[in-house]
Amino acid sequence: MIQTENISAGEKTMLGRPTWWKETVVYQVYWRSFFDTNGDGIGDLRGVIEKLDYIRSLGVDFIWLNPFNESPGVDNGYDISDYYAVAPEAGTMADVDRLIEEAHRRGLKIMMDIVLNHTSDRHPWFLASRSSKDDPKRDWYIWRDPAPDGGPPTNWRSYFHPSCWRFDEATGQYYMHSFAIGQPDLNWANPEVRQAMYRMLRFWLDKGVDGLRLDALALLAKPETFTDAADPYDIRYLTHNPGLHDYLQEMNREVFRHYNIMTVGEVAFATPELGVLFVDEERRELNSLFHFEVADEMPAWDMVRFKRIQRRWADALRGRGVMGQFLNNHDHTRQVTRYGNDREYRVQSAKLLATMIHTLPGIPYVYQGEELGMTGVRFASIDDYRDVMMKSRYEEEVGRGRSPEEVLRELQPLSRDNSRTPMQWNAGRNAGFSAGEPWIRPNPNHTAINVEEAEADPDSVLHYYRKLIALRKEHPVMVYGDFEDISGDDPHVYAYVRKHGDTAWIVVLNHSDAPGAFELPEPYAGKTMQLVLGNYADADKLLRAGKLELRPHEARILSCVI
Ligand code: TEU
Ligand code: CA
Repeated sequence: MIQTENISAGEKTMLGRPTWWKETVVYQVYWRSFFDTNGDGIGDLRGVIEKLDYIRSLGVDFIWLNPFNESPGVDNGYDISDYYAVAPEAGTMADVDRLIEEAHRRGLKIMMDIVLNHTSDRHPWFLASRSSKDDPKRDWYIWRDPAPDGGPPTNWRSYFHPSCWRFDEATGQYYMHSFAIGQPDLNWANPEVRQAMYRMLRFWLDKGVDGLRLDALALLAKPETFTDAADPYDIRYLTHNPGLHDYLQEMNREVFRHYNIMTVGEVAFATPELGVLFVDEERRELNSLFHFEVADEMPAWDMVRFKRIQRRWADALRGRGVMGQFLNNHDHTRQVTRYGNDREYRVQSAKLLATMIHTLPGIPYVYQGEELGMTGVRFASIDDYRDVMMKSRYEEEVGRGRSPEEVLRELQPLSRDNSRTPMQWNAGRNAGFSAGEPWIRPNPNHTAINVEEAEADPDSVLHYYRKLIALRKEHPVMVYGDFEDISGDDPHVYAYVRKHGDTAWIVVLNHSDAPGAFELPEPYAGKTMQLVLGNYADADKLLRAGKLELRPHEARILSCVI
């Protein structure tokens, strides 16, 4: 862990008081696409165990595993039918226990992905709830009468479908599903539901799980009144409703504070003003959050907008709370394809984006394969896609009479399957992911982009990630340093300072296919600079005081004493 000798006890830093979980780097394992050990074409927990040494070699501290509970798999495991059972395709409870043990033996921690907002429609709770209006579990979900015309109670959309309401013949009412039809929303206003969830959380934490990633958290509390939205497409009405923070404070009292864990909330539509309510240490709700001002709201790279987002969040959270830093995950297209250059500058671009995410204030997340510079994918046919969100949007649009080819082309760039193709281990069959028929096709570029190649190439993206992650263990400035943007609204060059004690790190990034330049402002211009890390081999030769010439997608971390 970090050398904290020059951080005095109780000192407030950019990230508040120094604590172990603020110093971690998280590696996300979408186990279904990671490594298949039994040839059924689906990655599994034993596959994660087999690759623990690889994960450890990256220098990360935490493994976030996407949900592995029993599930019919409508939404790749986010539709859970038994919170206490392990999905057979993932493995067994014994595999989970061994994974936790083997991870701990290597100094790695395990973060579970917890789905609190909804269950599967096959969960026994929902089967009971839908069985009759008088069932004791009726009120565990959100049921409403049809509108006077027999249609859905409101015009609200779901994330995946044109309506969040599904009519249920048996009792003549509609149930609410914010996501797929097979994912009915729980009624968090019911204290029995909340207690059932707290029990489930304790069960997993008592097993030795070290962290929780809390899914779709902003949706737990439902709107106060069930009336039509002015614009049903603007689904913010599903989120941040009254009562949400009461639930989170109760959850903290009942569960979180009794364990030495790290929590991170997936908080859709969080602005800095809303976000601080979740993570302000004094409020005792969550340790940290993901906001989606980038991933959900910035379809293509926009440097000026990105800088503004980072400044606003840094100002809102300074000394009060912590956020996760990421540009991609299992729901969002791979960063080098979506936000960088995945062609002639793929390697430099992947390294630049990594440099940025690991030096901005917050906890960096690495999504499996990102450390290779893995790219997005374009399958020729809708039949090659697996994602429920993409498929239902495709049906909706084609159902409107639009051309299937056009709809496919429109949905491809942001399809969630871009990031769900198998991890690329080698150039061989199925990228070395599986000896069987993979559940989703591998990206054809695995012949060039894969772990084996990257291990052999000293300039690979992989080796760069190792250096970057190792830096965090030695330099408190990288974690706790204050943050100041010194590049204004330059549309290509991003430059900022992290400052801690008498150390200043200056990060300069030229996010562009063209060369660029950056002039260091006072008081840095005249200082002697050391190169901490750069993504071009001879960056130190170009280290002139005052002005930095930058090559396409060049990233440099400089250090000086102030
Ligand atoms: O995602 C929530 C979600 O709404 C995302 O689709 C959205 O793009 C964003 O990242 C948050 O605003 C979570 C899971 O990550 C996703 O895989 C599930 O499908 C979904 O919840 C339902 O459980
Ligand atoms: Ca398998």
